[in-house]
Parts: sequence; C-alpha cells; structure tokens
Amino acid sequence: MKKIYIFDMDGTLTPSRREMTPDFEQFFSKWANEHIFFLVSGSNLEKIQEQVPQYILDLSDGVFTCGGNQLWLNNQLSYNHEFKPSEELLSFLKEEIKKSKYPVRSGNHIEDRGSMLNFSIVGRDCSLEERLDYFEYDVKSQERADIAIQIITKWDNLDAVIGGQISIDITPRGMNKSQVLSEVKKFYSDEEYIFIGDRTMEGGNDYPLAKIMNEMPNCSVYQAGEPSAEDGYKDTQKILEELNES
Ligand code: M1P
Repeated sequence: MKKIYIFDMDGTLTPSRREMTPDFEQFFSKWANEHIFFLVSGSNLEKIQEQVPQYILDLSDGVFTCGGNQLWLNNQLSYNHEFKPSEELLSFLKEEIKKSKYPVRSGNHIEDRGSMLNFSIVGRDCSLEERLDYFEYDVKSQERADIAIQIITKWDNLDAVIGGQISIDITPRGMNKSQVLSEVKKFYSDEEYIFIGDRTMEGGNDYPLAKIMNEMPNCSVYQAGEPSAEDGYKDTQKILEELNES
C-alpha cells in the first residue's frame, strides 16, 4: 500500500507570519519530492500562494481550499461548491461585531470566499501585533468558540469552525474538510491515508476530517503541536521523520 498524505497547511506554517521557515522549507521540499501528498486549508488559493512557495504547491497532487469546497489541480479549479450567505446570517455577524468587547476593528470582517464565509471580529486587515493580541484575547475569552456555537445552534444548515488565530470559517453544514478523503480516494483508492493538522480536536477546522479518518481502516491522524502554535511545523517534521522510519 502506498502512503497518501493530507496536510492541513497550518501544520507547516508559522501562524503569525503565515509562512514556511527556511529550515522547514528545505526539509519539506526534499520530502515533497519523494512522497504523494495533498494540501488542505480553510484559506483560498490566493492566500495559500502568499504562504507556500509555488514550487511546493506544484509538487502536491492537489490543493483543497476553502475547507475542501474547492480543489485546485495544476493551478486549475477542478471543482467549487458555491455558498451564498443569507441576509439573516450577515445581520447576525454584523451584530456580533458591534457586541464584542474586543476594542479593535481593522476592517474586512466578513470575507465572502464564494464557497464559505470567513468572519473575524478584529478584522482581516489587522496588523501582526493586533492579530497576536486578538488571538491572546480569544484564548482567554473563548469569544470565537462562543460565536461558533451560537451559529451552529441558530442554523441547523450551517457549520462554524475555528480556523486560525483571528477568524471563524462558516460553510453549509457538512461542507467541511471531511469532504477531502473521498476526493483523495478518487485519485488513490485502497491505500493508506495519513492526515496531519493543528486543529484535529472537536471545534477545530481539522476535526471533521480527523473524525471520519479516526473511524476508518487504513487511516491515521496526527495532531501537530498546539492549535496555531508558532512551532507546530516542528512537530509536523518530527511526525514525517518517524513515519519515514516505520
Ligand atoms: O488555514 C487556517 C485558517 O487561516 C486563516 O485563519 P486566521 O486568519 O484566523 O489565522 C483563515 O484563512 C481561515 O479561513 C483558515 O481556516
């Protein structure tokens, strides 16, 4: 059986600067030349291209974006699941922006990515300092978890999950990263599948895929560091080195 790897991108990047470190890039580019892998992210392709060198993306078999709602093969869109948010949802989110006790609003709070919404109280236009400050605030206040639970409770046709440091990803229910495994199997059926992510626990955006893979034969799931940890990529490297030896 071949080993087919699926990476959540965050396990390969430093979350604050959202990039690969030179050391990790050197390790990963060598590894990527010798293995079969797919990447998956809540982000869209444009953002991923800012974070991961294009030659590494080109070494992958495919890049799933927007939480598995889009697949890119050789930089061409292979599929796209469209999502149009309701006015009621948009009003709810605007109210949450007003209600939050967090003091900074930087702009670009509701980003429509065509197949999902990305929602952020501090706003996607925040500076690096504001990003880190909001992340710290959220860890203490659990603001994002609270908003995500409200969304899931209010709309039984929606999913809301914590993706990175400052935002929540909102999709139609079930249209999350769990879609990725069956898509990967269209390319490689009956193999061994390995998923590595930084948010594989309940409430995280890797959980839906981790959950189904934990219940399936020939599948394994690895948690790379703490969620959004600056050095989670070191865990990814360790996991890959250990798997290479086994
Ligand atoms: O790839 C993980 C997440 O990265 C970003 O999260 P944040 O800006 O909150 O750190 C977003 O692109 C998000 O959609 C994505 O899931």
